Amino acid sequence: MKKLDTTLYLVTDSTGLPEEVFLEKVERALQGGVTFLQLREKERSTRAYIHLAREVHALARRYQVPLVVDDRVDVALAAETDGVHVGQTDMPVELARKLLGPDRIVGATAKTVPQALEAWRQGADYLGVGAIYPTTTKVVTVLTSTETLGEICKAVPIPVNAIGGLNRDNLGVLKGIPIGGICVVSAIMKADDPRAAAEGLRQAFDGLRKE
Ligand code: TZP
Ligand code: MG
Repeated sequence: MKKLDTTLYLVTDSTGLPEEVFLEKVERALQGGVTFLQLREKERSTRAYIHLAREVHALARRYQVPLVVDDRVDVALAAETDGVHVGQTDMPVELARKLLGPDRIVGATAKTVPQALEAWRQGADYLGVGAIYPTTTKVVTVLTSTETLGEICKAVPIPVNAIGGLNRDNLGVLKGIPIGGICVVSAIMKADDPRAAAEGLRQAFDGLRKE
């Protein structure tokens, strides 16, 4: 099993941001303690996606934080990122693993225990589970209960991260559930100060673990 720190997992959203501003935001978030990055682009052309993946990867490497690409195994391969994150309608984990090999990271979304078990058996290194709360980020998803989240954590030996509508003030529902960490988009990407936002999230999550 790979040793991954998914404590504070940032899923990026560059919507409406010039590249420099976007990269600056991501760097600030890294300075604030983000431990894992996913580049998530829904509108970009393949060429522009590869370009941005290279830029973000160079940044992430400076902070020794792994970068995975959402959905696109081809982009992950072309830009030589650390791996990919696949959802339930994307390439199956088994195929992504075959294409990327044993050493790269393959993460998967799961909303039920059977989906979690299947992803783990097919070679997923971690899971994202949610949405825990309704989200304002553009995504096709349904809510997942914290009860299911807890069951998934018990069912698989890999890190399980909670995602969806999470911010520093509403993590209390995750108390006592042995998650690997939290995934956020807007709590960091929409913050005026992404560094302070990341620091605040880390503090809130550390507090949760200690309670
Ligand atoms: N998958 C489930 S919820 C979600 C994704 C990609 C979006 C989470 O975004 P936010 O802004 O942290 O609610
Ligand atoms: Mg997807």
